[in-house]
Amino acid sequence: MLCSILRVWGPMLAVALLFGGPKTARAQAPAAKPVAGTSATAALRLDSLDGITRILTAADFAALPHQEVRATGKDGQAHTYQGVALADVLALVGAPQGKAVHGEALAVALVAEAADGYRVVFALPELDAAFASQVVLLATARDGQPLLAESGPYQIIVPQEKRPTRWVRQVRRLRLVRVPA
Ligand SMILES: Nc1nc2c(c(=O)[nH]1)N[C@H]1C(S)=C(S)[C@@H](COP(=O)(O)O)O[C@H]1N2
Ligand SMILES: [Mo]
Repeated sequence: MLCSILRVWGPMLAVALLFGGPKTARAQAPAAKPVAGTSATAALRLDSLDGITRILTAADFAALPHQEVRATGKDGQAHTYQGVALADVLALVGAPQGKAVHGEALAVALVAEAADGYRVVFALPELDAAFASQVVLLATARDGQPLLAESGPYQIIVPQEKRPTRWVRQVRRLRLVRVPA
């Protein structure tokens, strides 16, 4: 029954799709946007100082100590953000920590890059618990809800900073680099 319907209408459907195709795709583009952050392209890439690249897996993330911070962003409202310390993520690719943050490590930068090409830099002491009194978070949730696709799946939260400029949304890559002399 179904087969015979498809045999008769199938070619017409194909023709309709062929001619209606581009228009349909354009019309659907905005609806596809909210799921972009949860697609496979939302992987977080970590680049170590010695050029080793690692993709942060869900298991890697789950194994890190989870924390939350309270912070006020662009909307002027205080929210609680859940995630892991950015420093703990960097430790997975051997970033200097604590007492090792001295000498040449002080000229190491973290470049955080987003899906839209937005990039910001942090110096290691800004992220290290031995130096900084705030926890810079790699957040995946806000007030207990997963981040919206426009911000997530990963967003950097810098709780004490007076402007939310380094609250990078849709972080895709965390790259450690030595600042050239
Ligand atoms: N990926 C990405 N993150 C970003 C930006 C951006 O352009 N791209 N702008 C930053 C700036 S300048 C500000 S003020 C805040 C804006 O916060 P909002 O996303 O809540 O509007 O996001 C920050 N994070
Ligand atoms: Mo901004």
